[in-house]
Amino acid sequence: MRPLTPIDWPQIKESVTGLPIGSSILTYDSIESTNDLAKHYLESGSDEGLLIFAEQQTQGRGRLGRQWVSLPGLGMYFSFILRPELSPEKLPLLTLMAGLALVSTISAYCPQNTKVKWPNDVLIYGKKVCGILCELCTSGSKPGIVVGIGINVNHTQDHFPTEIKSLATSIALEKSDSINRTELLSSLILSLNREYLSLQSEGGESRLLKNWSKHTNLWGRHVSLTKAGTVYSGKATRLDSFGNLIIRDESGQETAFNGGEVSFRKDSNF
Ligand code: BT5
Repeated sequence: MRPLTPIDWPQIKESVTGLPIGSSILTYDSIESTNDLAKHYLESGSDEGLLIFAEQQTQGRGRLGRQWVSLPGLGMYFSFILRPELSPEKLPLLTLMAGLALVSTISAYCPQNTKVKWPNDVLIYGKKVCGILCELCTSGSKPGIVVGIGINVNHTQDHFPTEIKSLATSIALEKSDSINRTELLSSLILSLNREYLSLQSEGGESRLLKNWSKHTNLWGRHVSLTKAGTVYSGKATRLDSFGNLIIRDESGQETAFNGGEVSFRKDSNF
């Protein structure tokens, strides 16, 4: 097992001084879910940028109530509050914004085949290294968004439970070296701030869509998208201005999807 090196919080806090995301940081050894705690703070009126980090989550969540395996000391599990000036139908752009920050940061460690997968994953050689869970909170005095990120950092294959062993990887596994989590987290928070400020500046939405699109291997591939039990298939062509995935079916009809599970199809010559 790789040694558990504590994160140097004074160094992280210094590196993000003056930036919105991480303007205040709370750290925990073990909590149920950083998204749940961040939602609680959001509903109590906390400011944009508050970041909650946990060394372990006992009830880490993915989309649709799925589990996020959150082993102590090996990964990074954190959530932060945003209160952006974005119309509600554009909120999926925040998942893409987080994905772009993650893929840029992780690519610096693993330059080969680190890709974003629509809408909320980063994969290395097709295996999941990190997941994003964005949740809109409208209760409480001011609405806002919680962005939650889980990253596998220093895991070996043996750390992953059987059900995700063949699907999951870590940065250390792909780089064949253990990772300094302080450096990783600090560059990730800087990257999140860069992308968030860029999104809110002139031309930010189209810049985000263009840059995100450069980091995926979806375009032109034949995919299946499963949503609410229904499977749609066709070619992934592009994102629309809301961050929806556009799929073109065999008849040439294009449909925009705002969520779902995408997988590549091998059984078609379409
Ligand atoms: C996600 O959901 O990928 C979003 C995960 C977000 C987790 C963060 S951690 C901090 C914050 N607090 C929380 O409670 N959550 C957020 P989804 O696309 O639904 O993927 C979930 C699926 O990923 C599971 O059903 C497993 O198949 C797989 N999985 C679970 N844990 C994994 C892990 N550690 N590494 C790779 N894959 C995993």
